[in-house]
Amino acid sequence: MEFIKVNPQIEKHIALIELHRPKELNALNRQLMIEVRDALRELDEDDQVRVIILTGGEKVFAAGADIKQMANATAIDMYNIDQFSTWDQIKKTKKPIIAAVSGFALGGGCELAMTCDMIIATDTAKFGQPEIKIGTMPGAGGTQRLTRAIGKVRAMEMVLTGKFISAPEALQFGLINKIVPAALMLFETLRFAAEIAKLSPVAVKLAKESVNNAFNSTLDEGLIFERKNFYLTFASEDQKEGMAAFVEKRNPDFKGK
Ligand code: DAK
Repeated sequence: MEFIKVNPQIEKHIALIELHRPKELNALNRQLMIEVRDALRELDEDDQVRVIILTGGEKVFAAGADIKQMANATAIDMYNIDQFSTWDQIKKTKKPIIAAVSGFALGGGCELAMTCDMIIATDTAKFGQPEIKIGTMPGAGGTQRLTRAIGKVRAMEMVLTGKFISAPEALQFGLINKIVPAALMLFETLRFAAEIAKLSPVAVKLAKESVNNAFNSTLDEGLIFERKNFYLTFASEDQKEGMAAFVEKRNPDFKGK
């Protein structure tokens, strides 16, 4: 791995991926995105991992796709390289991914954070889709995920002007889960992740799948999908353990089975 650092067990059941291309402000070149995809695939298959944190640097989460790498590309180059298949793989990760964002999350950086399931940001975080300022537009979900997260008029303003929003605005608009002090970002994100890591990994994955399905279905279809996943949790040992522990007034010991 050249542009990311991976710790599969930063804490019990929690893995950390750190974008590490500091000179270029973590600009997401093709190689970096392939590394992120491969790391996520591996961590998704690792039984010891239940929650994944994706973070960047203190000053920049990621300043977007690598402008220098794509500046002279033709549409057919882009089509042939098909970088979207890399991004699509990230979306397929079954385990929850928490983006821990400090500093700039711009363009593809903001899109990458939004591809994750939850976002924790420091008070220095700034989110933006500035592609319009360089003659293009968001291409990795910016017009879709941002609109779903913060609503049409705010998304329009960000996408059409390239204006950044601060962490408090992002919190108020519903883009992020919480703001933490910059110095405590990892500590607070680990605490947040640990709350999920102690739960049934089977139920967590099925629940994540169901929430995501809400974006792709009608309410009735979504409710049927949810119901099936709900039934499926009853096929797990974890559900038996969770309910037995409740009745016996003890902490559950979930095994992910
Ligand atoms: N790409 C390449 N290099 C970048 C970069 C980027 N996005 N952002 C910064 N750098 C480089 C700078 O060129 C500079 O390099 P040197 O000149 O030192 O060689 C170095 O990082 C430091 O940057 P600055 O000197 O600009 O640093 P400042 O602190 O003054 O400013 C900044 C920080 C983040 C405000 C500024 O760097 C900035 O505005 N950066 C560009 C932000 C931006 O426009 N982002 C959107 C890019 S377009 C796709 C998926 C996704 C996308 C496209 C396709 N597919 C799946 C096909 C997404 C597109 C985008 O994100």
